[in-house]
Amino acid sequence: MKYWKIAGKIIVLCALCALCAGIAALFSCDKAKQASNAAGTAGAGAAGAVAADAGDVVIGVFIPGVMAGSATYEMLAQGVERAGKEKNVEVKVVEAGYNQAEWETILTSMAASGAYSLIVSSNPSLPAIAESVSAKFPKQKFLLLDGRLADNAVGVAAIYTVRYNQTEQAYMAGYIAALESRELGGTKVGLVAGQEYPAMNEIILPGYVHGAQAVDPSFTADFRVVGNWFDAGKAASLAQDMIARDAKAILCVAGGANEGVVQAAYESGAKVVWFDSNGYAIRPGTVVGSSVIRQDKLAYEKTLLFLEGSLPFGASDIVGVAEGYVDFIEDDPDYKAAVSEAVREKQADMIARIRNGSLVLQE
Ligand code: RBF
Repeated sequence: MKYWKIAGKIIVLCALCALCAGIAALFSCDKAKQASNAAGTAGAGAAGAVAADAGDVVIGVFIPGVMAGSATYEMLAQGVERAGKEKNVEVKVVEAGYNQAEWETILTSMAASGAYSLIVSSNPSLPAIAESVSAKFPKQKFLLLDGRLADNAVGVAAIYTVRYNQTEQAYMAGYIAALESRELGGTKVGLVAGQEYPAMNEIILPGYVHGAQAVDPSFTADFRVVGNWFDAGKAASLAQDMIARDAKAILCVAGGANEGVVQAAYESGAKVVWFDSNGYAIRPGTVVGSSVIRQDKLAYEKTLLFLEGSLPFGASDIVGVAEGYVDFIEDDPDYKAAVSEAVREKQADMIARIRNGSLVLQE
């Protein structure tokens, strides 16, 4: 009898202990979550808070398309991953695919999961989509490159945007395209775009034409649209037609479809100007210009800022040649081999004028 009494007491005691341990565990879990939320939500909180809970912070990279063939997206993922590695933070890349009608649903489910302290993306159409997601999930933070919110946007408190001075980027492309087209007897420059969008129609195309006409005011641009970011066959047939109509140098801004432009130019002795990344090695002798953005550097630096708690959500920035995020690659041996010294000198003079501020190209 006495034995059963003692055994009973021990069981009650054990149950009590288990209960206490459970409560303590719950409490500490909750605390850890709160700390990681603070790190994420705010990107705020002290840098130390993030570092201490780095294991709980996950950054999501939303690719509006696919990475293969689109340097702008490859650089985005590389930059975020580099920052994640350095700070011991997990980075998950989600490729949303080419069906743009699905992007908002996919982004919404990422935000709804509550799994990401920060969602990083890049594309001029993303700010508006993130704004709509942000209205439903206001705690979700967004870092968006290559885009900006409309001036009257609401719900911007959780969104930071930074875009490039693409007037400069496109002007430098137009300048080399006109110099090269002229050398081949052309009277036009060409531009093949994946699709039409405001940044293309209002910034990239006008900047490109401006650059070409600075070389020769009589130059015009033959502007063609593939209709998607992957159909290289369609891009090739557009390029063939453009070359036949005297656009002997073509800028391609069409993602995976760019390779069709390069192939068509190669086959008919015309030239290609590459956008976003260094493209000389893609087809040495055919690619004669690389007007680039330092998207990997920008993604890395801004992700680090977030992890250190100082990304200024609610703000938007623009960076260009002066800040070191827009550039034209002149020191590549393939550029030197493909382009005559006289043309390279003219291009270098123009770039020097942008750098020293005597040529100002604002949007
Ligand atoms: N650029 C790419 O290289 N690949 C893409 O798949 C791609 N998709 C885009 C989709 C939309 C809706 C928009 C507005 C732009 C897209 N871009 C894409 C263009 C990209 O954001 C940027 O303007 C160019 O890379 C020039 O810097």
